[in-house]
Amino acid sequence: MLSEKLTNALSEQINAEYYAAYLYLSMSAIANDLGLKGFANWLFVQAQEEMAHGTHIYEYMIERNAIPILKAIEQPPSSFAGANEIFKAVYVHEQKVTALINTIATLALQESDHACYQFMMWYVNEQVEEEANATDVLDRLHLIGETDGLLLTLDMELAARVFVNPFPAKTAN
Ligand code: OFO
Repeated sequence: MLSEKLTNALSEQINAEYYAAYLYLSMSAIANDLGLKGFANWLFVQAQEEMAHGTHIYEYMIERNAIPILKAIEQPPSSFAGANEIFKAVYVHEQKVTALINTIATLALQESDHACYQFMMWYVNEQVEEEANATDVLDRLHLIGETDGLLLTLDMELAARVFVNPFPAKTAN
């Protein structure tokens, strides 16, 4: 059984993961509207990953005999000026998620819930990759500057991303 504090914190994290999915879906629609189909694809795949994270935490809570508290999901922004602004916001958002994940891992240790701490370690490592993915695209956008041809080359590269469920063995309850 999870403690009340961990039940609340993991419930908030489900909300944060689904908000991230909403945010990236909104960004994907904007990128699509800007004619950046590859960026739109990358962000759509990212949204799918975030939904998988939220569902994975939900399933873990059920496994631990806790009842997830599902709150309303905040409305994400519906306008960004371009790819650079989108990816700056992706990076800022992932840094916020990293802080949330670290707080839950610390709480799990304080509660001596080593199983939950171990569960959170997957997310601690995932956040290293999430932040690196965002900064990688941001760095390349910085190098590209105003060169449209190079932006389209990066767009084509981002079009190749496909969704791979990080938790293929898990099934919905
Ligand atoms: Fe769920 O990793 Fe991004 O937010």
